Amino acid sequence: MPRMRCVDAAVAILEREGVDTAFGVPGAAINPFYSAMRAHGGIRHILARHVEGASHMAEGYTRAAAGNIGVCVGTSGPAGTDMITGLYSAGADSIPILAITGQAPVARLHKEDFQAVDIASIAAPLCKLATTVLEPAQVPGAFQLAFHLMRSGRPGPVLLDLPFDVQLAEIDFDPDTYEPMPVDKPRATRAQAAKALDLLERSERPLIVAGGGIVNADAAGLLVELAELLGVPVVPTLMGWGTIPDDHPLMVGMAGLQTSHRYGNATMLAADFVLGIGNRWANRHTGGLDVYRSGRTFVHVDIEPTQIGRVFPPDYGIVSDAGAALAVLIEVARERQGAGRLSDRSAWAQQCRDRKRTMQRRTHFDDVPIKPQRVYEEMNKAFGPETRYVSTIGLSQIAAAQFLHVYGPRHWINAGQAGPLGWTVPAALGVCVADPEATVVALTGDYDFQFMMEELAVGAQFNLPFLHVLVNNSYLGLIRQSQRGFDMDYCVQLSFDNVNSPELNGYGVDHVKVIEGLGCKALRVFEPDAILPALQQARKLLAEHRVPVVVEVILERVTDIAMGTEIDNVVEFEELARSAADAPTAIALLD
Ligand SMILES: Cc1ncc(C[n+]2csc(CCOP(=O)(O)OP(=O)(O)O)c2C)c(N)n1
Ligand SMILES: [Mg+2]
Repeated sequence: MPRMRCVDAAVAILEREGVDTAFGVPGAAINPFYSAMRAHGGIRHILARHVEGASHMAEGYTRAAAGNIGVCVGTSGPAGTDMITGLYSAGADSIPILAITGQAPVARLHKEDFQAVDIASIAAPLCKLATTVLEPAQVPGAFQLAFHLMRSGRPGPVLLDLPFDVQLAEIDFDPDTYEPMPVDKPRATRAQAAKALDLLERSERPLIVAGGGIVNADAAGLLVELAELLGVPVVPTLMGWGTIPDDHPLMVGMAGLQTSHRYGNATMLAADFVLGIGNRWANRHTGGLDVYRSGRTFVHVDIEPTQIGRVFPPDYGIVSDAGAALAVLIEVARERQGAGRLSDRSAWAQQCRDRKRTMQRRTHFDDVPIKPQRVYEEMNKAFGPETRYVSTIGLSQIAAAQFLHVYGPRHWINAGQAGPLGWTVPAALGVCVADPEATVVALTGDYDFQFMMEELAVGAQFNLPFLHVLVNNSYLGLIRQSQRGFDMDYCVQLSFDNVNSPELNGYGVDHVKVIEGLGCKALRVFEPDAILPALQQARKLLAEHRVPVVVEVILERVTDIAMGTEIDNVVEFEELARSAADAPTAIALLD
C-alpha cells in the first residue's frame, strides 16, 4: 500500500474528483498542503489578494459550468473567517465550493495558539459539512464525503480544516483505486408528474416559475422542451434567469419587487396556477405572500425535502432533482399530447406576449450626467447572446436585471440571496478561469467595486480578461433610495473632493488611477454617446492586453430605480416607454 502524507492523499483525491484549480492565499499553517500541491503539479493555483476574494472566485468558478467545484485554500485563523462570506453566499444559492484551511496542531487547539480559531464551529451553519479532521487516517474519508455531500441533494459548500500535524502525518492510501462516492438525487415519479399535470390542466392561466435548481441540474433544455410541449409561459427567477432565452416567445418576464419586469409582474398577477421548479419563493421574487398567492394554485418541485412548505404550503409538493422532474413531466405530457389531452394555451400565451411587447420601461435618455437606464441600452447594443454577465447587488444590479438580456443558463451569474458587496470582481475572475474564451462582463456600482477592487491585480497577474462596467453615482445608491422611507440621506455619500483628481468634480475615488495602478486598463465616460465606443474600445484592449478592462460611466448622482413592496405596487420613478424610440433595445419592441 502506498504510504504518503495526508496532504498528498488529499491532493490526489482532489484530482480524482476532477479538481484542477484552486484559489487561495498561503500561510504557515497550510504550507504542508501547498507543498503537496507543488509536488503533485496538476493543480493550478490562483493567488488571491484577499481570502474572501478567493472564496468568491471559487463560487464564480463553480457557477460558470455544470460539474465544476471551486476550491479555496487558506491558512488558520483569519483566512477561514475571511472565507465565511463566500461560504454563506455559496450555501444560500445552492453552490458547492470546498474551503480548505490550515489549523494549529491537534494538541494545541485548546491553548489559544496563534491563529487557532474554531473555524468548523463558525462555518457549520453555512455548510453541508464543516469539520476539523483530528485523525490522519480520516483525511481521505473526509474529502470523499465532502465531494459526495457537495454534489448530492441541494448542492452546497463544505469546509475541511486540517491541523498542521494531521497534514504532515503519514497514512496508507491508494490513489489509483480511489473512487468518488455515488451522488444521491431524489427523482420525481410518473404518478407525481401526472398529479402535477392534472392540477395544471385544471387551470386557465398557468405559469412555470423556473429557478436556479434548473441551472444546477443542467436542465435548461428540458425546461424549454416542457414549456413548448405544454405551451405554458415561463417566469424565470433571478437565479433561473437564462434557463429560457429572453427572446423566446414563452419567456414572459421576471416577477418580483426589484429585479423584475413590469410585464413579468402583470403576468404573474394574471395567472391562476404556478408550477415552481427548483426555486425557493425568495421574498424579493414573491413580495408579500397574500398578493403573490391570492387566487393561485401552486405546485412546488424542489430537491431538498425541507424546502417544500418552508415559505408557504403549496397545493402539491414534489421532492425531486429539477432535471429528473422535468424529464418525467415531459414524458407524461407527451403521452397526454398524443392522446389529445393537453389544453391549447395559445390565447393565454399571446396575452403574456402582448404585455411583454407593450409594458416597457424607458431606457433612451440623452441627459448629462448620464442616466443609468441608458448604460444598459448601450450594453445591449455592445454585447451579444454569448455574453456572461456577473453582478451582485445595488441599483446597478437591479437595473441590469430590468434592462439587460440573457440568453442562456449560467450567463447571468449573481449572488442572489446573500448579495455581498465586493463579490463581483472576484466572482468574475473565477468565471474567467473556468471559461477562458468567454466574453465575461462584470457590472457593479462604485461601492461594490471599492469593496474588493484589489482583486483586479489577480486578473492582471494571471491574465484573466473580463470587461467591467462600473457605474459611478458616488453613492450607496440602493441604500440612499431605501432611506427615502426614513426621509434621510445619511452616511450613504461616497463623494469627496479628491485632492489628486480635481477633474472628478467631487465624485471621490479616482477609479481609473487605482485600476491602472493594479495593472489593468480603464476608460472613463461622461456622455451617453461615448458609452458604446468605450465598450468597443474596451473589447479591443481586452484582446490586446489580456487583463481586466474597466469602463467607468459617470452617472447622474440621484436616480431612483423602479421597485416596490408588493408585486402589485412597484413604483415607477421615470417616464415609461411610449414608442420604440424610448426603449430601442427592449427585447420585444413596442408596435
Ligand atoms: C457587505 C455588505 N454590506 C452592506 C450591504 C448593503 N448594501 C446593499 S447595496 C449597497 C450600496 C451599493 O452601492 P453601489 O455599489 O455604489 O451601487 P448603487 O446602488 O449605487 O448602484 C449597500 C451598502 C451589502 N449588500 N453588503
Ligand atoms: Mg453607487
